Parts: sequence; C-alpha cells; structure tokens
Amino acid sequence: MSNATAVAPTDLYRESAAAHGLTGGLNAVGDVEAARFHEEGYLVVEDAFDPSEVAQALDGLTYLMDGGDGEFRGVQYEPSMRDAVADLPVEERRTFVRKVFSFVDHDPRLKAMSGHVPLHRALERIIGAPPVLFQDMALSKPPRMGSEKPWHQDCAYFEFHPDTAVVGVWIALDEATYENGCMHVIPRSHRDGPVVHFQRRDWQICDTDVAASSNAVVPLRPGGCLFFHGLVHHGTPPNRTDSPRRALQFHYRPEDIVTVTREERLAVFGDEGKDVTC
Ligand SMILES: O=C(O)CCC(=O)C(=O)O
Repeated sequence: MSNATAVAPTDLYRESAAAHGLTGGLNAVGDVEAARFHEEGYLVVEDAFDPSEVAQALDGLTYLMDGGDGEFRGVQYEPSMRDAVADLPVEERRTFVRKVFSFVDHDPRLKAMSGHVPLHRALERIIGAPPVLFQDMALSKPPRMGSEKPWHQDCAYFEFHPDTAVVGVWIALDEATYENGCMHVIPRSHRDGPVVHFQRRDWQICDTDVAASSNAVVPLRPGGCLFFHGLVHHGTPPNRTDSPRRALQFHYRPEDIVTVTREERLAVFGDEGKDVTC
C-alpha cells in the first residue's frame, strides 16, 4: 500500500503501563540488567545523564541548528515548514527542526555524549563486545506540530544481518511524556524477528500487525535513557503540547558484523522502503 498521507488510527499508542526504570545511573547496568534487556528488548535508566550533561548537549544542538558550523548540513525541518524557514530569524527557525543528524564530528559536546564512558560500559555489558557508534541523530517534536513516528524496527533501516546486536540509545533532553510524544515499545517483540514494513504514514510495520494493546510507555525526565533492541517494535505519538520534545538517539553495534546488500535488506523488511532513511 502506498499512502503516505494516511491519518494515524487513534488507538495505536495506549497510555498504559509505564516502563519500570532503573535508578543509580548507568553504572547500575550489570549482567542481570543486560539479561533483562535481552529478555524484554529494552531497558530504561531513569537517571543516566546529569543536568549539566543535558544542558551541554542542548547547547551543542542549538549551536548546530543556528548555523554555528558553516560546514554542517544535517538539519531537517518539519515537512510543512521546509520552504518557510529560510525567511525566519534563527531563534524561530530552530522551533521547526525535526531532525539533526551526523553531528558528532561537528560538536565536541555532542561527541562527548556519544562517547560517554559509563554509557559505553553499559553498552558493552548489553552487546557483549565493545560498542561501535554507527548512527547519531537528535529527534525533535516541535510544539503542536511534531508528528507521529509510526511503529517500526530500526534494523529495517540498516544494512546488517538482522541477527546483529544493534542497540539504540534514546536520551531525553526535555521531559518526554505520553502527551508530547515519548517512546513506546512492544516488550519482547524483538523475539519474533524481522517484520515486513509498509509505505503508509511512513515506512512502518503494518498497523494491524502491531500488538499495541501490550505497549509499554517510556516517559522520561531529562537525562533519562532508553536502551532498545534493533528489532523491538517502537514508535512515538505526535506532540500535543505547547513545549518541544527533544531527544538524542545513538545506535551502536559490535565491531564484527555481517553486512547485507540493500536488496537483501529489503527482501527481509519489505521493498516499499526503497527511498527511506531512519
Ligand atoms: O524520537 C522519535 O520520535 C522517534 C525515534 C525513532 O523511533 C527512530 O528514529 O527510529
């Protein structure tokens, strides 16, 4: 099916059980917690980063969004504002940013977040090998405008064998709530393996194939983080509030991996996703 403007069904995200998170920072991720990650497909650490680290990350993002690095091209705006932003003053333009990507080599504050030592220690426990960063982005949902990211599996976007130990790390920079579009995951869905994705409201898992009734909501305070398996079904509803919802998202993998071709990837995840990037 190809209908990118289709309207989201209203019952796709339930304000149901909030995911239970660890406290004690990233050092609280030990073998038991890593085993829980593999069982459930995700792990929440409520207090992973302190307020000064969050503030530094926001400063780094603001610098790049405002054109502080003339070489940087990784800023994407909400689709409805793409033509209009050029005429806006920078502070206003910033409001309409949807995504900032491939930034770690353009700002030392953001590089520090991606290389954060306790984060890498926790990832090594989960992956079972030293983590290699392979994708960095910041995802913003502008007030009242930030749209839904429908249910999907991140491995659908990567040219790695689907068994690769891919771990996403989603770090809240603002408080993330049900109302402003926090993450939702379907616990244990990674165990069912790759699922065909459809070009509908986005490149997504067919709505009727998502066990939305069993979704876990992942509200986070700034500095909280979600580790999620590359095959776990996840998504975010729209931002229905007057405040922005900004987050960092890093993806890590082990050094040794088996790559696949684009055609092999699309043969597994569905060939309607030819033109999409995560
Ligand atoms: O932050 C969001 O709104 C969605 C992030 C996400 O699921 C993704 O980019 O894969």
